[in-house]
Amino acid sequence: MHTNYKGFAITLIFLLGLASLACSSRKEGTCERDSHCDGLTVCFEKKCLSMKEVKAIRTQREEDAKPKICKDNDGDGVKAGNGCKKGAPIDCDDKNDKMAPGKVEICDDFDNNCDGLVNEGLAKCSQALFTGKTGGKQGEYKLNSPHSVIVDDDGSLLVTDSHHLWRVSKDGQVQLVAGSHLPNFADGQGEAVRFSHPHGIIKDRNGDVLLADCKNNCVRRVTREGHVSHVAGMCSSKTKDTGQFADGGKDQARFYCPTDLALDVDGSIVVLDQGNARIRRIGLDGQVSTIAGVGPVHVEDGEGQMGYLDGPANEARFNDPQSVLVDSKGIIYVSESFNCRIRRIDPKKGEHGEVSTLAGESDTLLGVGGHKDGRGAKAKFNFPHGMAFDAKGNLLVVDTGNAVIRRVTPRGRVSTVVGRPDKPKAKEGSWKDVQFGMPIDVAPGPDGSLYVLDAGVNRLRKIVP
Ligand SMILES: [Ca+2]
Ligand SMILES: [Ca+2]
Ligand SMILES: [Ca+2]
Repeated sequence: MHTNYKGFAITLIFLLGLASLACSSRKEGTCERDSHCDGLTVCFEKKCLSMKEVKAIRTQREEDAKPKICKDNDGDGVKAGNGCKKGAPIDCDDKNDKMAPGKVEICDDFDNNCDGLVNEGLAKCSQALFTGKTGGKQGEYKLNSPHSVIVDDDGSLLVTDSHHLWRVSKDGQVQLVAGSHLPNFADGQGEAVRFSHPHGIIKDRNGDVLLADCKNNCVRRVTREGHVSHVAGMCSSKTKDTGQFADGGKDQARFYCPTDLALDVDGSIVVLDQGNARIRRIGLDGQVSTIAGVGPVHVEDGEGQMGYLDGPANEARFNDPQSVLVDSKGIIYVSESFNCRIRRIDPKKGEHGEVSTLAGESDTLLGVGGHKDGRGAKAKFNFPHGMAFDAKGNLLVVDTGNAVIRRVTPRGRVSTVVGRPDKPKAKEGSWKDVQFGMPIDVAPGPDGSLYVLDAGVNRLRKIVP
């Protein structure tokens, strides 16, 4: 019995040995099935490869199996296709005879010379500086749902999109200042920072960037070194924390989706508190107060529309305000999308300050505007958004619904600067021909160029004088 058991054990050890010998006969680094790989890779033709590598091999094989062609389909003198000689010039768009390597760049909607840039180096023409596609000078970065643009002292641009703050050089090189593609709240540095739909940006007196972090319901500071911290409001992206209104110290104050900021003459910060339909102020002592607006109107069934009312600032009403500016005399300008108007606040007039309408007219109940140049209430806008001052102190207003940029003088005379209200479709070209998809913000450059953020096509566009 004892001997028999021993014999059985020896046989078993022998068999196990054989089995292990069979396993080790598989060459180092090869596989027979997926279980031989580490779980992150699969067994493809005896090698453990990632799915990405397998896909690349298959795509290459499909490509190799295709018949080799090299043709000039559009007849512009340059061929394209998988059969063209290596090193030969290839047409970057063989369906368009306006584009081919060696062509001269002209002011149109195309990259005529196939260098990856549209209208580079051309005067009186528009260019795309930062777009929703990777490549070229902007590298691996993509612009996604842009909100705001300003020009910095050195001529570079600061841009907010979905959840990032970017810096774009004059010639289109893109750098991430802070943020990620993920919305949330986190202070800190660079990629570790989280914003949630950051909108308006300004530079304060210290040269720091201040940013209205709309869905985090607070105002944030970004230093030159890219460090992000809290300025005022309770930063939180949680639903239960939103929709609040409170004046007070920087930690007690509450905002509801602030979308724009402006630096006042005394260095205090004017905040456009969109969700509360109010204009607020962060004083030099950090105290938050309300400049104008009473917020949502209470009606029998709850909250009503926010309304339109001029008069004393503590009684005035705004409806979906978007953007704010302060001029050198401390006069505050507000663009309102639902009221289709530009409002003017004189904080020193009367006991509480006074709100009036600078330009625009609409059926406030329906929020329906139009496109009409003229003065004051004779002019019409359609969902105006971003604003900036031009070199002469006029307001440049992005008339989003009309897909144009308007100019409004301090006395309320409105004209159309660039864009085609009848053609809301993005197209590069001369000042006369350029068209926008859904422009959202504007900033004039020191050389007279105009930077326009086009949310319709995820493009930062530069219109060169
Ligand atoms: Ca071509
Ligand atoms: Ca061109
Ligand atoms: Ca080009």
